[in-house]
Amino acid sequence: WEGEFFTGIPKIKYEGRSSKNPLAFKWYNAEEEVLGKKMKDWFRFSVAFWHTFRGTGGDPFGAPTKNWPWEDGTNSLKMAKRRMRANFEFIDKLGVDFWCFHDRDIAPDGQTLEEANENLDEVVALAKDLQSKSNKKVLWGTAQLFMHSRYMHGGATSSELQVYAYAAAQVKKAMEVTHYLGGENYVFWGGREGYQSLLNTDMERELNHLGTFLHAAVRHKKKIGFNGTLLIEPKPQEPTKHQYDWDAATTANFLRKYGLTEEFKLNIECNHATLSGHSCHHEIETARINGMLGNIDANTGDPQVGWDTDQFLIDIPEATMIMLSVIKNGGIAPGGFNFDAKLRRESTDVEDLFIAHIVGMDTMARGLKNAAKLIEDGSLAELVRKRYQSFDTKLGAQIENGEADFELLEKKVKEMDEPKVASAKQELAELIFQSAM
Ligand code: XYL
Repeated sequence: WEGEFFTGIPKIKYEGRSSKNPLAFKWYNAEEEVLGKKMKDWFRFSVAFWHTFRGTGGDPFGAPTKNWPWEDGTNSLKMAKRRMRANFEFIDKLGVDFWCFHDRDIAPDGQTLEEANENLDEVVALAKDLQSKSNKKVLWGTAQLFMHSRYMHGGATSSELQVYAYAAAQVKKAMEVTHYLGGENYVFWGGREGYQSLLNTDMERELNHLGTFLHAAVRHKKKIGFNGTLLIEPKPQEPTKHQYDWDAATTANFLRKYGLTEEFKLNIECNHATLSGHSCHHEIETARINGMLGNIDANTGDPQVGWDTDQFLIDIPEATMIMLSVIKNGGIAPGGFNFDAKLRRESTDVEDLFIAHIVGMDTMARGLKNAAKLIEDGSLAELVRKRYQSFDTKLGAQIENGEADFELLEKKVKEMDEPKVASAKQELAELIFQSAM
């Protein structure tokens, strides 16, 4: 395959709100400044190699539906390199600076670890070359520890020692190639780190193993001089019945128990938030207030479907809430927004790959602009400030500093009248929020 992959598709430009061109941005304007920072720096958008270049449209009931013209139906090294060139043309035309990968998406596995590593090295050498010519970067790399049958009981939490060792060797290599490619983060998503039944599971031992595994990863990171952030991606279940990194709060607690809070942040995925019974905003806020917001996997689920549909996020209010938290966090660099999202099985045109990312990027840009409006207007923050103003007093300060014991508070109650309890003003908050859309 020589030359262009996406023939007929130009570099995607910002044409503004009135444009009717599906292959143009209406809201995302990379260089435009919002609250003192360029849009591209707020987002640091990234394309997920696995969905965009390895997504086949296959589902548990049906065969693949995508017949991309550059695919030859094999998983050969030659094909892997061709896909990598397609990836760089894609991110260049889309105007995105970053990409993300699993080791096994970008290069074929091998009969042995050595063979798999050699395959990976060959593709990574090409990626390095393409990166240097295009100024594109790796947002994060990761090891795929869930597809191969050896990982059926997990990787770091497998009941089999040999599998734990294999997972360690695979992560070692994936960290090394991420570092070699100048990756800014490294992600752990424990797809099979969990259990199907507690009756046959020693949960305490499995979690201890996960703790030692992650400590070993930190030591290896330091040994090779990799300065990227290590990230854990919470997800409650699927494929396991119960995944150990259930949600942000569970994962934060795990990191505290095992003394890993200094070394890890969280990669929050919106669809995983829904699966754990939370909103994406809740998960991002939980990560933020724990000082652990590291990256966002920008996608969404379907409100009527209970699995990880990995759709492109098009809900503008949701994007606004996400951006309110991201702005409060001062941005998420060196993390970014990775489109861990795929086309619907029925979307089969090459241009659909572009349109999907364009609508995802425009949605986030609208969220950013709305959030900036809300922050500049200040009435929402004022409503929240007022709600807690009874604590902006001498006694409030004593309580918040931990100086007010129960005897003091009992004494104060006796001196005070029945508490005056103000309205929460939720509808007013919603009205203010909605007026920014
Ligand atoms: C699947 C997960 C993965 C991670 C990377 O639910 O989102 O795609 O992002 O392993």
